[in-house]
Amino acid sequence: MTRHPRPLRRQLAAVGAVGALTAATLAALPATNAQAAPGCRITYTTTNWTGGFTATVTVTNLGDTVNGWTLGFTFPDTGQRITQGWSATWQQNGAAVTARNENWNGSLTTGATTSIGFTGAHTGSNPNPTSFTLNGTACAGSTTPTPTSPAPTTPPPPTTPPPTTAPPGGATPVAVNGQLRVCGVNLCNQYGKPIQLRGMSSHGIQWFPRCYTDASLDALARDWNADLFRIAMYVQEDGYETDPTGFTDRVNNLVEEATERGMYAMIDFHLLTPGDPTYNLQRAKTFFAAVSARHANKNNVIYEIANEPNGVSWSTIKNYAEQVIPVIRANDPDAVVVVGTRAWSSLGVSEGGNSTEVVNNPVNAANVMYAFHFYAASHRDNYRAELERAAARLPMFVTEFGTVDYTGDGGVDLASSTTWLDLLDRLKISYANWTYSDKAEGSAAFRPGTCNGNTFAGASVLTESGNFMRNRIRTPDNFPTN
Ligand code: IDC
Repeated sequence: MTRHPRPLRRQLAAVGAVGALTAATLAALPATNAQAAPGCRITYTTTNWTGGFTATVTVTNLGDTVNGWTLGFTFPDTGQRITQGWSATWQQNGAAVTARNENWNGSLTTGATTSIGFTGAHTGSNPNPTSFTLNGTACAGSTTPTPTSPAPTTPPPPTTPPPTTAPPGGATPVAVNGQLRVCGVNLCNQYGKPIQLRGMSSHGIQWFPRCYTDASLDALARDWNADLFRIAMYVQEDGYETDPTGFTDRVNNLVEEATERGMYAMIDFHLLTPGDPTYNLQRAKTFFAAVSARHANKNNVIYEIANEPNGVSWSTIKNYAEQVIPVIRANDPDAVVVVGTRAWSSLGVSEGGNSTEVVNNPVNAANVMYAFHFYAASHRDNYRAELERAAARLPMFVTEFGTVDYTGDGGVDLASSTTWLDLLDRLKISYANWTYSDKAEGSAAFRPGTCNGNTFAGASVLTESGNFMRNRIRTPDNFPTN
């Protein structure tokens, strides 16, 4: 997969946004040898919560071009510990920390900047480290990017935004709609107009990595004309809990891939069994701190914090949401967050409840939507009626549905699926279909074996469900712009 360093403009904006909330910018110590050329300038900002924090470290190379670098620093407190890092390979030995570049940010010309970070734990007051080295040279540059900072010897090179491949005949969904927000019961674009996003959900990324390649995502963006790619990161079932750093990296990379193609990326924390989200609360906080820090300055990321709570009360789900949402907001204050609902995101219906419990006791946060899931061959009129009733009062997002039965398998129910999608279109409810994968089950869009090859576009690789969904999704969006 190709990856691209984030443009400088966005990194500075990121520091500004976080700094405004946390004010933890610090000055690196001057080099002891006054004659030494300044090697680097560091800005270190943190977002703290009880016992934990995320740190963003912005490194500016003030020396000659480096091809490959290692950043070093020492934590002042013994209780400070890196739990997971990104955009570099992080190592900690006692209090000493090193971060080695990734391939995509290894080359830093004079004046170039890269932003890396980590999630950490602490027992004390979490003081900031005060001296840094880059390839062994002390970072002597002053820190904050203010007008009084010593100018780099060469001005930073101009930066370019990540390449976005426009589909034939127009701008991408993200280029048109920009940052989304909840307005009333709708999802609105940058012009304040209600829109509907239509797209696909991945299968579990732990099982089908070969289905999410440059070629398959090109097909999703340009052949399906999808607006949305949902990244289903299971927490259990060999998912996140087995390798938090690895899965965080995989999700981050897939967000970058969606971004390059102008699609909205939905980060799905795919909890399912156990159904009590509290079981995964700590993991959710750690994960969402990391991904929201990494993507804070993108305008196309939607956070889905609990796929399908089940066997728990709405108040338990609400309590979980009110602990996870602030972690996201600390980094990314304006992103839309979707909260799962009771009984496998059925608004409670599958456990004998209904949406009144949510209407009467909504999540105490702004810019929030509620998830509704259905499987067309299992869930019909009473589920449709409840969704329509709820959608008059709550912002709803169908973050997952199948054309088949609730097992994800069996035959496609074309009649029920069509009735469902006509309803979602009429109510402008956004959706993601389960799944953009080649698993041998009725809900998969691709025929088994497709992901072993390199052809994803066109109808010949599709199952009945895939063909039906591609025909529904690829019609023009006609997003309103005024
Ligand atoms: C199913 C997959 C299936 C996999 C199973 C594992 O289709 O291949 O073996 O998960 O847990 C959901 C869940 C979603 C389910 C899907 C179909 O969000 O994970 O996927 N489903 O059962 N809720 C209702 C249905």
